Amino acid sequence: PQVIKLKDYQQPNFWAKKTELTFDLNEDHSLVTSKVHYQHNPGHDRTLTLAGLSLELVSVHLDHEDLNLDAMDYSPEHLSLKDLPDTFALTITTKIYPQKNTALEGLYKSNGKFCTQCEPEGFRRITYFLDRPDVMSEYRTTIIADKSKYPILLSNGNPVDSKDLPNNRHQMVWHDPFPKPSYLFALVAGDLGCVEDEFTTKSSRKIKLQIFVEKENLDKCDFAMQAVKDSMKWDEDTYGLEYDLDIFMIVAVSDFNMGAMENKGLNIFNSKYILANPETATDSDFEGIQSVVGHEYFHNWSGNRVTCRDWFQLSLKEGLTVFRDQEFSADMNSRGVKRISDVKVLRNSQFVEDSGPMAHPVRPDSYIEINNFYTSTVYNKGAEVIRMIHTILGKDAFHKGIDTYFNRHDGEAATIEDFVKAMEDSSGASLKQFTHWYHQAGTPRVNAELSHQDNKVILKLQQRLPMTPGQSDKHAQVIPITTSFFAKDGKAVPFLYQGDTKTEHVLIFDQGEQEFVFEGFAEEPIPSLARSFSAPIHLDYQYSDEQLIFLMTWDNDDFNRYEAAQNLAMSLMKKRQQSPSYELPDEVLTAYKSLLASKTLDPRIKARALSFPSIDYLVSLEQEANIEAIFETRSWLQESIGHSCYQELWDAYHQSHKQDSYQLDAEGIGNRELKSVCLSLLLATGKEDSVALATSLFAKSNNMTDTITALNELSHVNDPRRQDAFKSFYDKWSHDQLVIDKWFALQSSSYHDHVLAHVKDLLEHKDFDLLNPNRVYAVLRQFARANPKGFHHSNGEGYQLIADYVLKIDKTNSHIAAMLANSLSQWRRFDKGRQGKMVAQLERIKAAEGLSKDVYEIVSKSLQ
Ligand code: HT7
Ligand code: ZN
Repeated sequence: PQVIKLKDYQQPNFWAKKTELTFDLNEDHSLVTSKVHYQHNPGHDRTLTLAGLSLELVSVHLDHEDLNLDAMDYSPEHLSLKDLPDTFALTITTKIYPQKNTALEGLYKSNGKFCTQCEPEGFRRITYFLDRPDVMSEYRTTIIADKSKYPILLSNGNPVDSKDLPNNRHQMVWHDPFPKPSYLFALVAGDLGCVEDEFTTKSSRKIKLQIFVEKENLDKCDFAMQAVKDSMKWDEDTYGLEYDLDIFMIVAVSDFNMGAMENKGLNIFNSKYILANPETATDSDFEGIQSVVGHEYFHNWSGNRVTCRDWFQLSLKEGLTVFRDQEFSADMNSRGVKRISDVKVLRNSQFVEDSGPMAHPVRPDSYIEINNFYTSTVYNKGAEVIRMIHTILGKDAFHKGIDTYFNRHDGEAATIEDFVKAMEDSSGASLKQFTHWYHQAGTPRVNAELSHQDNKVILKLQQRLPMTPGQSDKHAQVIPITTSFFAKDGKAVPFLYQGDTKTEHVLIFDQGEQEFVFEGFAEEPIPSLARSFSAPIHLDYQYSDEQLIFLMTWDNDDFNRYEAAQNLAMSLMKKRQQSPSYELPDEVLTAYKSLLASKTLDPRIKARALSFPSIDYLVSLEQEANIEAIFETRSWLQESIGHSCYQELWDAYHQSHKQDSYQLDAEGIGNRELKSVCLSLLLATGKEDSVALATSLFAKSNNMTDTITALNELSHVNDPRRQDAFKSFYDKWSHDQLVIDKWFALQSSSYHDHVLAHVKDLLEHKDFDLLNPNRVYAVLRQFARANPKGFHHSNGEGYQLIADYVLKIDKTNSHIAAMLANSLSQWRRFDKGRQGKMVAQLERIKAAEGLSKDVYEIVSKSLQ
């Protein structure tokens, strides 16, 4: 397959100024007529080559001339015309088959509704087009369909006309005044219910808000609607950015490859990120809804008003928008908890990706299939890069830079350089060296050492960026290290640095090795480094367990308090691995007990401090991980804390358990999370009364969060209570697809002994649907990512199962197949036996006939 390279970027030969689309939607096929007004790009060739995918060409008109198809250069994948004039209108009719479209890109049907997904290159499955983000056009869209089956016809922009047609058909016309690339085009046609609300902007414009869902779900939209209004208000208050059209619409569909899509004025969502009430959704589902609704809404500026010049710039919109949605959630809820969650995601997926064969820079240089680059590196590391600019420049300069960026590039397709330049011009700072963060892959390792003499503290830092595929020669990066020091009394020490006295300072660490000197220390303090996770790095500082307990107790940065707990857990596990008779010392147990007993600490911070690093993250830190040993020591730690703090955990559980009341607020959510962590540690002991406690929580729960907490614990229990609980859950919820996804997912991640056979049964279950991404994620991705015990079983059958399904799914949805194939890419991290078994499956996939380029790219890079 062809490799697309950033260095080959060229402007198109023509611009598409106006696009008029007519969709004639039918039950067997649909006809799409596009009339596009093109304008020659001076200095470029006069050949126009349009992209297509699986298209049937019906007719082509150049202005008024009906072109003879037999004499034309076209295929299902392209259409090319030569010697064209300066301006002309090209009218093309294509025939497409949305009902047969299982890739869920372009126009397809989900549960009886027509809907679209055009990012990144789905529009070419609708009509021949300059399907690239730098071609921005004004769209006018006419939709014609049966009036009874499809009473609702939606597209981007504002509705401008509607009328009835013969044969019970009707049509609706939409006009979007904002020029946009084809990837932001959307269409929906179906019989949908609608929840309506209104938002008044800061300039007093009234915006109509509409959420369209299947009628039986109308009672599950309130939370999402509130999130829309909160997002609109937040973007006005934080960045002065106002919504621009008169209507903002969201449609929820059940077959969707990712979370949601920011189409101009018509966001389309995976129903998982819209539908919720306390009976059906967990606290983490609610959090997900708020952040995804925010994310898509914020794209209206960061992505839509200013878009990307080419797909190598993807992080320009995605990194910035993730940063914006993270800040929105932090402002709406607890900032500390949000930061802990975001870093956990980063470590569990981006750090893992960055240390494997798919490692790539935030701005990649090449790709085979762009769908494979909607990665955690582009999204989450991209957001961390924006966050570091914010930390280095400070809030005011950063906001000025954002103003400059949007003012300068409104209506344009921009690059990452444009963004950095706007930040530099507004702050007066140079970000030249900083831009290495965009171009170099890999997670920097920072080693820190501290010495104390004569009232002074010297902090010596060294950075090293590991080699990654295709990049061996690395430059030192600019790393902001937010630093404080604590005295034995638990207080932050005021120190003198560069003429100022303060208790916290952002060090700019931009050389391979550097020393920082601080004054004002009568005694050697304990450093608190990279506070709030000020940079996406691995930080190595040799803390003693005693110092970690101190920071876990006293640090006033929520993240670093959690971090101390994580480091303590890793240090304890390491000691146990080195000496199998090692047991937890009293100081450690006392620290955990006092953490649980604290009257002032946020229950969610307590809960996070008592949850330990994931197996995947622990594996990613090793050269050749012994997964059994990791699994065993992690279980030992949970079990030891469970046994030694049994009473304290039991008490904390009961104090958090407000049986009769349910509140979806900070207190309620905090209590439920702490309760869940306590229950998990209690069950780690295997004691009968802890199993009885989970069984009782399951039986009496009045909300989905508690139900899932209990069912998750019972899922690992090797006795009939597991089966009973799953049966009663299924009987109660079999009508609700999203809830049944949870039922599948919990069984796939169960640690019981026969899980592989069980997963195979789930794949044969009447409710399993290979064409529905949520279901595939619930069973197969969950097994591969959240069940290291089952997936990495030494017999290799877990790998074989995933490979079987990669090959099966690749025939219908290559995007989902590639995502699944990626679970095998980390093979180098494991022992020789597992390596061989994973490689054998990767090779089997690679050798298969008719492999998509999506899967080919993942497996061939994994094997390199
Ligand atoms: N910008 C969107 C990215 C996307 C996508 C969404 C749904 C289905 C397929 C997709 N391919 C790419 C989502 C976002 O980041 O907001
Ligand atoms: Zn996005």
